[in-house]
Amino acid sequence: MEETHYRSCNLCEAMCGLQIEVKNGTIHSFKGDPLDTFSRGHICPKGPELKSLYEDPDRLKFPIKKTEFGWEKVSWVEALSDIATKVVAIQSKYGNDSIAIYNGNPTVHNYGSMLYGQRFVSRIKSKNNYSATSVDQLPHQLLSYLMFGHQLLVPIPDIDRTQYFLILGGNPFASNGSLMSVPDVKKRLKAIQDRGGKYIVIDPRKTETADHASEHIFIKPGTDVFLLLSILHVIFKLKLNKPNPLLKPDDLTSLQNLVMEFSPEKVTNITGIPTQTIERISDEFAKSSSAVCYGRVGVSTQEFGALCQWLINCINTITGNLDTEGGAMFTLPAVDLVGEGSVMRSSPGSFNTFQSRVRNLPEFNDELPVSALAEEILTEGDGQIRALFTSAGNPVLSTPNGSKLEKALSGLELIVSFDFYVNETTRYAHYILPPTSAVEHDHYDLIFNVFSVRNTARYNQPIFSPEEGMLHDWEIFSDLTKRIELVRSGKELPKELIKTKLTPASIIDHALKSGPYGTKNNMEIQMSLELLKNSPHVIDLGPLKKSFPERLYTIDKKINLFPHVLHNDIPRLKSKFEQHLDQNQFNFPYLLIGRRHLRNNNSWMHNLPKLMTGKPRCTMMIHPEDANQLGIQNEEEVIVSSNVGELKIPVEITKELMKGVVSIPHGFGHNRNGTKQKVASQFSGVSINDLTDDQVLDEFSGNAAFSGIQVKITKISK
Ligand SMILES: Nc1nc2c(c(=O)[nH]1)N[C@H]1C(S)=C(S)[C@@H](COP(=O)(O)OP(=O)(O)OC[C@H]3O[C@@H](n4cnc5c(=O)[nH]c(N)nc54)[C@H](O)[C@@H]3O)O[C@H]1N2
Ligand SMILES: Nc1nc2c(c(=O)[nH]1)N[C@H]1C(S)=C(S)[C@@H](COP(=O)(O)OP(=O)(O)OC[C@H]3O[C@@H](n4cnc5c(=O)[nH]c(N)nc54)[C@H](O)[C@@H]3O)O[C@H]1N2
Ligand code: SF4
Ligand SMILES: [Mo]
Repeated sequence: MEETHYRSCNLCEAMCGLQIEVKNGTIHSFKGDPLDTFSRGHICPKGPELKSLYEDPDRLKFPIKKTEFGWEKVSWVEALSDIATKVVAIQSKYGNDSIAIYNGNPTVHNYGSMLYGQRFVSRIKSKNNYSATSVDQLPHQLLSYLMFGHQLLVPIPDIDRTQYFLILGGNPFASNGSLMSVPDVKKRLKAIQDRGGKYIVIDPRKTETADHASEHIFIKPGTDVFLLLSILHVIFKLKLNKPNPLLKPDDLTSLQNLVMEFSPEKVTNITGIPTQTIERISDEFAKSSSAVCYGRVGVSTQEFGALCQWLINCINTITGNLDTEGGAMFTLPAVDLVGEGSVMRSSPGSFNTFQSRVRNLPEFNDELPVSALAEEILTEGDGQIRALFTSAGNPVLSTPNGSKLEKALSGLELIVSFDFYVNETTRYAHYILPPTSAVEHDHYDLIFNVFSVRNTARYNQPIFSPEEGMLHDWEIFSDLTKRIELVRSGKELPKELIKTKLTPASIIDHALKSGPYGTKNNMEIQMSLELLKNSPHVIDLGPLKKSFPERLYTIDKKINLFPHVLHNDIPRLKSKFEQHLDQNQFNFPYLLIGRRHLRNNNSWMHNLPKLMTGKPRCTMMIHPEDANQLGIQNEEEVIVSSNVGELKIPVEITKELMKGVVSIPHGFGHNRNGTKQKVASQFSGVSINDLTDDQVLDEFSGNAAFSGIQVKITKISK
């Protein structure tokens, strides 16, 4: 029997359409869907590996429990009942905050897990709520909340119409775009050049994206904030700023006053970018018929990540490129998470309404920075964490100072992991609760439609039924949440699974029908789940449209160009500036940055053999002159050390890197005992997060600062 299925890939943010041929119950071929008007047939090497993931012999399908004899299979009911009982006992003994939760990145690629995971979090009622947000895009969401009144009003580059695209700290050729869902990004970037525009990359490494750019500019890691301030300085100085009725005059004056002292001459030595270059790109940007500045992981994960995202928004706004075609725009998705009155409206956000217990780090959107997780477990006292839930995450490899977190995990009373692998984090669990894999469950992209370069909608149906007795993430969360409520109210626990009629699909159906393209509108499209089920390819809802002031959710319906709380971070900025001007000498001569590769996906796809072919990827890149000075050869192993740890890694000598900068990819380090990923352990590599420091972060937002970690490199004497 032969069948063709269409759905989108949910591995990264690009949402590429897939055409999947199934013959006699197995996947025969995986191709890009040529009829998908959004991805236009594009896929990357990871997409087809959804098949390997589905067939991976190391993938867990049923719950396991750690016993003195090792891992043992248990029934769902036994596992979930025991966990519910323990949660209630731990919370009664130590208080609600004694249970912590960490949600990893794939949560947002799995709508069932997201919807039911959020309910679980709200019922646990602990302030120890963590996620990968605080090692990633927290500054973007924070600034959207502060400037536009909703954390998900994130400005998206209008890549298909812009004439000038200024990219800082993003490598879409490898990542396929982020906070910019953009399948087929290479062609879309080339199209800017073909229509006479430019795209410019500012990055300490001449990346794959930079290699094809109209211009690449090296920058010293961690100094983007000064570059951005000086771009604004030039724009104001040349009076290239444009009026905007949504701005408040006082804000503009404060911004102008702030940037006054950051002239290109003053920041050139700090950033390593020539004065004339800063002046030229500022001028080109402001004078272009349309332009957009965009900064991603490389600038969010810096000591001034929040200020960087703020200044990027300011550059777009004051040059007349916010909410305009070819600039930074806002989406209007079919399931609207932002609009007032939407049934699925998410919280607009919150900031610093409470702080972490040990270090007083600020909350954002009811979450604490994950850099605080280890110390919240290790530091004794009231409110200490005693138990942890992880869902779709691997914080031992993905958060700063992973080794410290490991020490912390080994002392917990209960760890429960929602995951289908025994990996570097879940090996510490007492229970692993494995969900179905992507091709066995349905999916509607709630999040990446909010960050997409076009408004689109599609519903992804499962390709295979899961094995008898397997559960989806949302079913596990749903049962466990109810079981905890039953224990709390002293009721007996049922001996069978607790089913719910409210499926994620039914929740979405209601949101689609009542949403912006729903049945109440007099539009051609009457959006519903039924419509999407009958549309095998993506439904295009058009390019991004101007949406302010209607979708601006600040109280006064104006843009907060200079949000008041940001003033609190200016003294820290100025003191760093002084430190730089003093030519402060560092003890550690090299600055370490990360990198991504098209065939990796954070820490978790290294067990798929086809993705692991080719040259070894876990190397430390270094410039030839630096290598020469250290007397090291290509592929030679060196010791890299930082404030928190050291590791041994082979060297890759390349002119791609700026001098004084070295780069190690994250997500490796599969050499720890007790994991069960055979392929990954053969390509183990080492973890950069054994060098990154949980104490170094953007103190204002709480986001981790991975870019520009100071390291020492030592040749191993023979
Ligand atoms: N293939 C693949 N795709 C992925 C992922 C993956 O692991 N693999 N991960 C997904 C996830 S979770 C995310 S968040 C996105 C991230 O998407 P991107 O942000 O596009 O990802 P990166 O490739 O990490 O790009 C960050 C860039 O910042 C540069 N950089 C480092 N420090 C600095 C600095 O101080 N200043 C400047 N200007 N640049 C700096 C780095 O050299 C790098 O080129 O990718 C997603 N897509
Ligand atoms: N130094 C440094 N560190 C970084 C970064 C960096 O650039 N540099 N990038 C950071 C970024 S942007 C991110 S997003 C984080 C990612 O950090 P994490 O989210 O903590 O880690 P992942 O490697 O994405 O691990 C995902 C886990 O989810 C499991 N999984 C996959 N799909 C599902 C599913 O559908 N359900 C369930 N229950 N489990 C699933 C996988 O098996 C895997 O164990 O890493 C961060 N860490
Ligand atoms: S680019 Fe992203 S969405 Fe597209 S096939 Fe690759 S992993 Fe999947
Ligand atoms: Mo991420």
